[in-house]
Formats: sequence, C-alpha cells, structure tokens
Amino acid sequence: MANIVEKILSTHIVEGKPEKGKEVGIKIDQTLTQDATGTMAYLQFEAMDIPRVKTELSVSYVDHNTVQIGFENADDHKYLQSVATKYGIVFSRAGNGICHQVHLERFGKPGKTLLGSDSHTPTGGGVGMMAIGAGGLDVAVAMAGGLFYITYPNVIKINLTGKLNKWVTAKDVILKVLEIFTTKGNVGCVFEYGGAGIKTLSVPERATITNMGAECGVTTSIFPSDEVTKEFLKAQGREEDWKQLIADEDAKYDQVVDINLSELVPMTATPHSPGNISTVKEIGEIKVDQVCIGSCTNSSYKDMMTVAEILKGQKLHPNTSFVVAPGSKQVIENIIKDGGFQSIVSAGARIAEAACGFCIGNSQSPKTDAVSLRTSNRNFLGRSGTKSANAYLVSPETAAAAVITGKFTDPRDLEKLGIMYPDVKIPAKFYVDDSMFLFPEARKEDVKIYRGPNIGDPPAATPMQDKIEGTVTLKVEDKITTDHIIPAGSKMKYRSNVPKYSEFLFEVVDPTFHDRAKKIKESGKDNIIIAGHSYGQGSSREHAALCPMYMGVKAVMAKSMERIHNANLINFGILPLNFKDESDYDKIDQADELKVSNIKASLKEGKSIIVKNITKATEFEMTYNLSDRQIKILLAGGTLAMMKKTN
Ligand code: MIC
Ligand code: SF4
Repeated sequence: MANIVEKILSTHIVEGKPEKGKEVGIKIDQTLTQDATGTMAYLQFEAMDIPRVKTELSVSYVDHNTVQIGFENADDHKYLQSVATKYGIVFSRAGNGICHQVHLERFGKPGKTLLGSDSHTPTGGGVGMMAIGAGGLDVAVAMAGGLFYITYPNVIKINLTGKLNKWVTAKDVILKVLEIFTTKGNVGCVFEYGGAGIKTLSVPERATITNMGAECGVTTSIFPSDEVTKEFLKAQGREEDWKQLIADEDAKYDQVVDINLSELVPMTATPHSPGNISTVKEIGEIKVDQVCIGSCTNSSYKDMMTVAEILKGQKLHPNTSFVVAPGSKQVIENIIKDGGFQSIVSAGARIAEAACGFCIGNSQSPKTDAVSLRTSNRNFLGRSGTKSANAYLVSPETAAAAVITGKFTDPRDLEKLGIMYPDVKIPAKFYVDDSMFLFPEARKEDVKIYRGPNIGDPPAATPMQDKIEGTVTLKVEDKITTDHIIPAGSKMKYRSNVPKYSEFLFEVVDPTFHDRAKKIKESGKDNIIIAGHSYGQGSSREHAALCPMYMGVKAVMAKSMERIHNANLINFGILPLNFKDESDYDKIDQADELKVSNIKASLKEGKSIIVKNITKATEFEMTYNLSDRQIKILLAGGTLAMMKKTN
C-alpha cells in the first residue's frame, strides 16, 4: 500500500528512517547542472579530489549564460567542457537546449532519483522520476557519491479528474494548483499526481505541471509512469528506459486535493508573484507590449506546434513585440520538419536560441512600464530586466492569442475570429540527433582544466564563532526571492567572480546594501538579515548564500525559510534562525545592533538562541530546525570545510 514517492524513496534511502519530518539521506542516480550554477558546483567538486563522478549519469548543460557579451560566458563554457571530459560527465553544448527540456527528452527515467543544481529539476517528475532541485554544492557532493538529505516528506495527492476543455492547458492546471497552495508554506511536501484525469495528459504537459510545482516550494512533484510515459519514451527511441510506476490502490496520503480538469479555464499569474492567480477573463483586455514564448515550463514540441497552428496565416499585432525560444535543438528540428517553424517566423516572431534567455532577463527585457505576457514560471519584480515592467505568466495558447490581438485575450475567444483549437499530438517518433552531447570516454584524468580569467576559486567560509555581534544590515518583508537577494540577468556573467557579483546583492530591494555591508564588515562587525515569511523563494542559486557569506553575513533571522535556500545557507556556514514569537520581528529595526552569544553550546544542546537587541535594550528568542548533521556543518563553517575535516 505504497504511493509512488514511498516506492522510490524505499529503494533509495541509505541513512535515516522513513518517518515524516525526519531527515533521510538518499542515493542519487543522476545529476544535472547548468552553466550558471555549474561553474561553482564543479569548482567545489574539483576541491573534493574525486577522480570520476560516481553517479549512473551526470550531465552538464550550457543553457543559461549564452549571451556571450564579453569573454566571461565563453570562459565558463570552456571550463565546464574540460571538467566534463576529465570527470566522466556528459556535456550538453550551448545550442542543445534548456537543461530540463533536454533531460526529459533524452535521459529521464521512471523510478530514478535526479538531483539538479536548478530549482526546476522537478520537470523530470513528468516521466515518474524523483527529481529534486538543490544548491550546486549539494549536487557536487552527490556527484562525488555522497548522499542527498531531505526531510521525509508529507505526500499530497493531487487527484485529477475529467479532461481539459479546448484552449485550457497544463499551464492552467499548475496555476490552479498555485492558487490552492500559494507560494509559501509547502516546505517538506511532495505533490503526487493521480486520478483518472492523468491519462489525458501527455508527458510534456505533465512536465509543465511538475516544473512549476517549484513555485509552491514543494520538494518535488511527480506523475506515475504509465502507458502515456511509455509512448513518450518510445517516441524518443528509449522504450527500454520505461518501467511502470504507479501507486498501489490503497496507497495513503497526508492530504488529497481534487481538481476537475473539465472545470478549469485559462488562468494567469499577475505581477509580481507566480502565486497571484486570476483568470484571463478577469484581467480584461489590457494592451500587451510584449509576448515571450518558451522557457523550461512551456517550450516543448507540443507547445511550439500549438502556437504555430494558432498563428498559421496570422500576423503580429503592430504594438506588440514577440519572441519565441524553443526548448531544445530537438524541438527546433521537429517543428521545422512538421512545418511549424514557418508559421511562427511568418507571423513575426523573433527567434531566440534554445536557451533560458528572456526567462532570466538575459535578453529581451521589455520597455519601461511594459505589460509582458510570458509562458515562463516566474514573474518576480525586476526578473525580466526591467524593474517597472509587469510580467504575467500564461499558457502558450493565451500568449499566442495576444500576439494576434495585441491585448490580453482569453484564447477561447479566438474561435470568434475563426481560429479553431489545434489539438496537437506529440509525434509517434521524434527526429532525434544527439550530436550536441559530448559523451565522456572511459578514462580521461590527464585532461587539462581550462581556466580563463573569469574563473576564480570559491571563497572559503570560516568556522562558526561562538558569538555574532553586529548590525541588522537589512530588514525585509515576506516572500523575498533569490531574485531579490542576487539578480541574474545581465549580472549573471559574474557567477564565477564572487567579489564582483556580490556588488549586486539585494540590488532590487536596496541598492545601498553592498556598500553598507562592506563598511560594517570592514569595521569588524557582523552583518545580520531580518526577514519575514518564506525567505529565499525561487531559485536554487547558491550565490544567494555564497555572496552574503563573502560580505560577512553571519545569520538570517526569518519567520520562515524555503528549503533550497535554507540548505544553501547551511552549506556556506550562515546560521538560519526562526523567530520563536513572530511578533518579535516587529520590534527590530534596520540598523539595530544585535548580540548573540553561546551559539555553539546552544546548538549542541538543542536550546533556543537568545538574541540581545542592544539598541532597543530588549531580548528575544530564536529557534531553528536543524538536524545533527546540519549543526555539525555549521560548526565546521560550511560543507566544504566539513568535508576537508573528515577527509
Ligand atoms: C531561475 O529560473 O531562477 C534559474 C536561473 O534557473 C535558477 C538557477 C540559477 O540562478 O542559476 C533556478 O531556478 O534555480
Ligand atoms: Fe532557465 Fe527560466 Fe527554466 Fe530557470 S526557469 S531553468 S532560467 S528557463
């Protein structure tokens, strides 16, 4: 009587007991990295001195930093390629596509575990993998054969019934899920999809849903592996990778939520959070300045062909700019073969390379105050590269409708314009060409690692001190995302140069942060951050911990924190604390001087930590949710320091 999550975990737990809320160490079968997090991950992997990766499969993708203005990106790519050759890692070259889309196409296997240094790794749940996002250092540890630690999850069944109506899509399903669960409060949960409705969803549609589960903050999302999965793998020429994986009839769940697909309508996430959900109809016919179709959420063959069919014979509205970034080289080749590419180009799309591009604000930033419709998964403030822009997340169908009308349009209304719903099916056989992967040879230890001037060593953390004495450098509210903490976009090329990248910390929240933190650090004091609920939402980027560590941030005191960011803080030796009494948050102001003593003893004895507010002459209590393993890491000054100690 096991559910799918229990089935996979039972064959992967190596340490700990399967008890809800307790930490377990699991074996990782596959890893993936992308270039923006990968460079640091491999620098850390190199420091571990392991001759070759110990996983069944590790893939290094280049898909984020592909703009190449200046030498930095190209240096990183070359570094990654040489590391892959040396350590037995498959290298997916720039141009091959977005990691999650490509991994699903070519490597995803039901029943396996996948750890990726990107928060949207759960895309792999679309083929029945337990696919989890993590910081680069955790992925490096997994490549070195180490375990990955998660809280044994609460499994929430999302029971799908009915069938999607015409013009209503998988994106609308996940936006509905976001409406129900919001972007906070789901740490330690996994969404397992089931019910009669799943049979009606193809693998790319399932992957859209598991991809954006990341926005709810769950550990991962997963679909069963069934006949639909088999068809997809067969179409990829990988039928032998299929195995059935379904929940037992009497499987138990911590919660069951029913969604009737037949009742859903086109939805959107309004600025500036994927959790601000509304129906497309409710928005009204506002003018749309930009439409962006692509990203790891919606860039599959099915998405692109659907857009192509809608746009066949249509032209782009004069007031709107339009970009399309197909998810992979495979998608491009197949839509060329099947005639879709022609319709998209002919309609007026600017074709971007198969990469993250607009999604991460790395290109195509919209105009001042723009309304931008995007098929991606995040619309955080400033993420598009234009702080004043308003980004709405929508399905490819809703995006295509705006291309034609130049305004927010419920795609069902396209029928009034004589455009009928194109019920695109995935091909029985995709055209497949794996030549943009470089597969590792048997032994290549003598490979010289390429290190251009952009590649710097990761800064080392210092062992934890017994006291923290310093200033509240920044006080922030609820739902501060990693995009707020450290922006990506045009700044992402400094990922391998921590001192430079740190200059942009909290840029979108308070551009004076860096200089103030620097001054405090130089005066010998510690920097402290005070935050509300759900601190560190969003990406897996460990730079959101690494750069603060570099700037002398010693503790983050928050009402609650998201899973990946919490783990990253620990990995880099920053103490993550929670308010015992949330009202204490209101009694602290930015620039207050705080003093925390007896940290080591309190952590060792499991006692709460007393913080003195020197400025206000008050005292308050902080708690923490740290396993013994995490306490050891913190005391050692982070994971790398800890590994050096035990080696
Ligand atoms: C994102 O979508 O925010 C990213 C860019 O893919 C990040 C990873 C990164 O910051 O490099 C993520 O989702 O983890
Ligand atoms: Fe790339 Fe955007 Fe997906 Fe992140 S969310 S992996 S930036 S496409």
